[in-house]
Amino acid sequence: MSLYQPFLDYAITLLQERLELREYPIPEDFEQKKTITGKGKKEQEVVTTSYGFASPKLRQIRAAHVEGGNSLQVLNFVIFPELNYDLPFFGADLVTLPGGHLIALDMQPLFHDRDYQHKYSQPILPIFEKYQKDLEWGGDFPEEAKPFFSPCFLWTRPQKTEVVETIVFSAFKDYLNAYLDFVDKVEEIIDRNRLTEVLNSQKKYLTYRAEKDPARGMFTRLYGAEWTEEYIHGFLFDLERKLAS
Ligand code: DBV
Repeated sequence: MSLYQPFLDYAITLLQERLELREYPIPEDFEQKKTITGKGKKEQEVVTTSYGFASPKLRQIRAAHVEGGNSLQVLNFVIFPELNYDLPFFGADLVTLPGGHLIALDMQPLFHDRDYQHKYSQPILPIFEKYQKDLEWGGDFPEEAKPFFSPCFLWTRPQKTEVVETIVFSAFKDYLNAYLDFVDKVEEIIDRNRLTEVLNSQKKYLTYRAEKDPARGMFTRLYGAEWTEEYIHGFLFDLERKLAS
């Protein structure tokens, strides 16, 4: 059972239809990583598969898909725009652990001023509201993460897998399509100051996500600390390294 495979398949097909997609290089040891956890009857293979694409306006579109049986399924899917566009990040964190499902879906803003919200949050408020009423608020999340969310942050811990397969899947499709509408429309930034602001905001976001990656514990247990740090800084949140090289 791979709960999030349909999400991934849908996303890749849609991206191929709507963008001029090319491959984004994935460092060698990251394309697919396998391990066996547990012993005897509890033995379980855990496979992490990585996907990377880019398009003229999107620097990196990447997914990490963890499949480890019914009680370990994760799809973390993020789109990082090129630095000469003011697009938000598309962020989906779809997590199934022994304790249940945890769903985060958002278009994470670069800025919080009214113009920016008007441009990138207001148009998706109707979509947000449509789903929010059926998805109970997921409860507390780290205070320091708040600056990185938009008013359209869907954050929920569904009790039933069926809710993930239906409502959450539908929300994921709508958010991704709405995001690609923004991509279609967005115009290149020419203004020097604005470019600097975008760069700084992207760096802040990437640094935060790399430092606080909630998957660090899981990946370290599965594949060791060295692999995990490389994976985080060399692939999942690689902007700093790309700028340095
Ligand atoms: N989260 C990532 C990456 C993952 C990943 C790259 C490749 O950023 C998985 C894997 N997220 C992941 C896992 C957990 C969470 C939790 C495995 C469970 C951690 C655990 O319980 O051991 C949203 N994800 C979370 C939490 C939040 C988010 C708020 C709970 C953390 C906590 O309670 O401390 N991640 C966070 C977020 C986005 C995101 C807002 C963007 C939409 O991707």
